[in-house]
Amino acid sequence: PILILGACGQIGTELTMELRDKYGRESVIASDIREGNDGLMQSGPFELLDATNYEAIEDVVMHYEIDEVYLMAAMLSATAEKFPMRAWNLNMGSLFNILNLAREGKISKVFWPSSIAVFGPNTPKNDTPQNTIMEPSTVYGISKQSGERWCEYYFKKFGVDVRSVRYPGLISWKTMPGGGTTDYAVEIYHEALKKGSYQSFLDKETRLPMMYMDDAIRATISLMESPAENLTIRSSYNLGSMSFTPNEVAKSIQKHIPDFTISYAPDFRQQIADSWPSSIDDTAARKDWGWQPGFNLDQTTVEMLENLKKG
Ligand code: VAH
Repeated sequence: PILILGACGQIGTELTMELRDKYGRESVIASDIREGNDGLMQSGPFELLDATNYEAIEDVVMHYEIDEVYLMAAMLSATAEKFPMRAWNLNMGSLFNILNLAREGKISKVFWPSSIAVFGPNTPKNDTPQNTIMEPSTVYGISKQSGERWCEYYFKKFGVDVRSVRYPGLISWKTMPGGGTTDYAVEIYHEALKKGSYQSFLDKETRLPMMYMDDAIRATISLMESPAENLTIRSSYNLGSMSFTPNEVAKSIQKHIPDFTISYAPDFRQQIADSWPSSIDDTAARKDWGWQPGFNLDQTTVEMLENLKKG
């Protein structure tokens, strides 16, 4: 069986539903610090669980005889800047809990998400390489860089089968994101339908690596199902799909809602975004486990508007 921590989050919700479709609803235990939406709660077993509480996680792992854990609980970049110590404790405490359960042989495989936030202001911005300068300037990025180092250490030192991808900004309609810098790319679609206009908290030309959620879920499961011997990266794989600016999203929306207007009022999240790459080189993921992106910006816009319209 599989346990998902942070199952009610933006990625966790969709990952839970997809894994349940694939492996059966009783084989996937969802957990989070609070209950999730009805769709998730009615789709299979759920446990209220604090990802920083080792004993509580161990009890659930033993009770359900869990083999694999997807650790999707974290505090994201914007919120982490407001609560640095809480972010560090949650992001690192939860990772140590899961790595140590694996080290003790209580679980056999771990997925842990990293992020393009591991890169910093002096990282090459275009086609950012798998291995490059990484001096993250955000609490969240520091926790992701440190988490990557620990994942690789537990793999090399204790043979822990932990796998990871550096997610770009993710766009989805099923669950609102929480506290991210890339969340503008989700909010804009909601506002386009509700108000016909959006005030972006990132500047017109802020180009960031982005991905539609269906691609992110497919990548995650594809990596977890790959033979261990194929994997050459045990820190975290670069994962790319598309890169766009708020201006380009607006233009894509205007193909469907001609009167949609966008305005720009950058806030504290602008300097977070400015420290991140514009595009990612994901050659290693394509070579080791056959990664291929699916949705481009216009296809993402169609998916978002169609599904949000259904309400
Ligand atoms: C954030 N959505 O904005 C997350 C992600 C690359 C961005 O890590 O913090």
